[in-house]
Amino acid sequence: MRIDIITIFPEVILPVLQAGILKRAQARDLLTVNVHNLRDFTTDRHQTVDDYPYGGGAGMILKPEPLFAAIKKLEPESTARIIYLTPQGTPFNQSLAEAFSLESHLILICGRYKGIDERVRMKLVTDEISIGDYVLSGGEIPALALVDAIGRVLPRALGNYESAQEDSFSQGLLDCPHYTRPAEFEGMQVPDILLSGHHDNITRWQHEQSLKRTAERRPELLKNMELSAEDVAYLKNNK
Ligand code: 9D3
Repeated sequence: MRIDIITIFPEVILPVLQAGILKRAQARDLLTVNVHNLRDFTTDRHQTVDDYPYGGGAGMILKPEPLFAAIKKLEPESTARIIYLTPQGTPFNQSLAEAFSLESHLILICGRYKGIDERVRMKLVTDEISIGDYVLSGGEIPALALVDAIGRVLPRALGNYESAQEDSFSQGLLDCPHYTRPAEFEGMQVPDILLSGHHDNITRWQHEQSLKRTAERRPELLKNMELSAEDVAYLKNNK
């Protein structure tokens, strides 16, 4: 997969690509990420990327010409997804990460100021994505959130097949509590079942803990899930 990121702050993006799973996915050629400075696509002496909004008001708008020039230079095929990160976009989630991970070319446009000229959106943008209902100062951190979430679900990116298996097993549920040594700390014991060595019982306990936590903290997640008869019975008995 190829991902091109268009931004006026490449220095915010670059270090994040050079660590962890993203570094490894790139080293193994599962992923190529290119970061493009929007200012490199300006033609005036001051490398102007923004201008005042027609109609007035506070804040600046990213001009259409540099964005059109940048995207043209990337020569996207008709199948490329051109994703604009914006607070007005579709809320990002794991399903979208998985769907995007099947694409061959993504172009991410990071907004700043008050946004981008509407004509870029009309002519070029195929998808608009938000990462949640809070105000950030630009699309750079959202773009990195997408690259990270997409990068780790690329086939073979985890390296650890079991992690992917576990993720898919508990798909849509919150994680269960985890413990490591020592078995007693500040008077708090690790649950006996985790020390029991009965792997089937441990797996069931972990799954029930996930169900319980999800019901308590994110009940709306359970509504859209297909639960087994055992899961439904457990939830009914542990209300
Ligand atoms: C005046 C209305 N504001 C929208 C709530 C303007 C505005 C605020 C912040 C326009 C852009 C931004 C910068 N944020 C993003 O570019 C952004 C973002 C976000 O702030 N939260 C969650 N997801 C995203 S994706 C891009």
